[in-house]
Amino acid sequence: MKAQDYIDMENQYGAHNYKPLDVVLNRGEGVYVWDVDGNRYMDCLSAYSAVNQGHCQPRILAALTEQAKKLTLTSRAFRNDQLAHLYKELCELTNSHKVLPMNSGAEAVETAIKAVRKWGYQEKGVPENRAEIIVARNNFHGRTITIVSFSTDPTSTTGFGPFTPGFKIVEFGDAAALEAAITENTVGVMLEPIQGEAGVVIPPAGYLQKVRDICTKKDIVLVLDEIQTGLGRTGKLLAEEHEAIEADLTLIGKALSGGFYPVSAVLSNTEVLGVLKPGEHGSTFGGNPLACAVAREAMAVLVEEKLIENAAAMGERFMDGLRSIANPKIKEVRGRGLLLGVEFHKDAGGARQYCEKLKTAGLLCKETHETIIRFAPPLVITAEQVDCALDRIKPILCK
Ligand code: IF1
Repeated sequence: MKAQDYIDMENQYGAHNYKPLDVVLNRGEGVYVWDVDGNRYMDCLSAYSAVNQGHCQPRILAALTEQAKKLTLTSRAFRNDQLAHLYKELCELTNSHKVLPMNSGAEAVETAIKAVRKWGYQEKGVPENRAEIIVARNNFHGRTITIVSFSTDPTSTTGFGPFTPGFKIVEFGDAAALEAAITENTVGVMLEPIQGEAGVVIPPAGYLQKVRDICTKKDIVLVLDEIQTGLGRTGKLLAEEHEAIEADLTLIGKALSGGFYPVSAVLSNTEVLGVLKPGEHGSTFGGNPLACAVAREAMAVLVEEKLIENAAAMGERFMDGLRSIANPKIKEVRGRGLLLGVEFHKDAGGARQYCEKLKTAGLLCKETHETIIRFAPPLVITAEQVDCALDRIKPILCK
């Protein structure tokens, strides 16, 4: 089959809820992927930061296949010999007290919302059904009905109502606005430390610290969605470390499995997760032994292969290269670690055309919101590979 045959078949039989670049991939290794015609590309998206450890990372692959031969799924009706280890290792790695494992990122977000609401009723004494959670404008936390209920992106919301109540939206980066939105029924604040989908939006320095202080002062649970920013992507294990704070609940997913399997988790630094009692929450696949074995190895790889440190160093090199591009159409180059964004002015003709040209030059990336290109290669990228990427990017982005 040729590339076009796969595309036609997808178009005929699949829902059209995506508009992918027309590259049909069938192999990956490290920072590279190959298409069905044998062309090699450098992956500068990393499946939206799920393959931080690089494609088909051999250690994680071995953990997956070994565990798959032994035991894959028990359900949580029974225990398995991997879950306890994952709990302990995640708590030690992230300085957390409790873990609740789920599968997709959206499920971790939903879990946090349920736990925070319950905590608000049970521990804070908020009247039944009145709990409020404050979120930020231009947030992205997933696709379920409850999560899109507090999206400010019309594409995510139009046609999908009625929505879940109980959310208040404030400007991202404005701590005073957040404080002003708090009522006696506010139980939580949920933010991305850096807004990914919004276009790698970094809040003003000190913002997260101020939000942390406000939440502590007002007895409100701070939830940080680190599903995209966490696990080394920004040059720290968690992006919260850039402002030396700790969330009460931290959500991780994506790279928790290195891209092999959907694994997510809620990490709790307070007794918030303690409010959940048997039967009140769960999932058939959450915490299954295959997922746990994969996640354990994926975390070991992140730490032992020094990928977090590498993300910091290579991020700086990549950023310097992008900043050296002289093109008046570029409005801003920003980022942290290996989560980088190049924003074009509105009249520059859009970011998609650059992604198409970069694809032809052997580099895969994705535009977000028409004007922004996100560069987020696997954290295993070497200095030579960064330079090679820049050699391809510069001649295309300078025009
Ligand atoms: C898609 C974006 C990235 C996330 C944060 C939760 C989730 C995500 C901060 C939900 C998911 C994804 C989903 C993916 C595209 C992607 C994305 F462009 F939409 F924003 F990464 F940048 N919190 N992000 O970023 O996790 O349920 O998907 O496992 O195609 O929707 P999920």
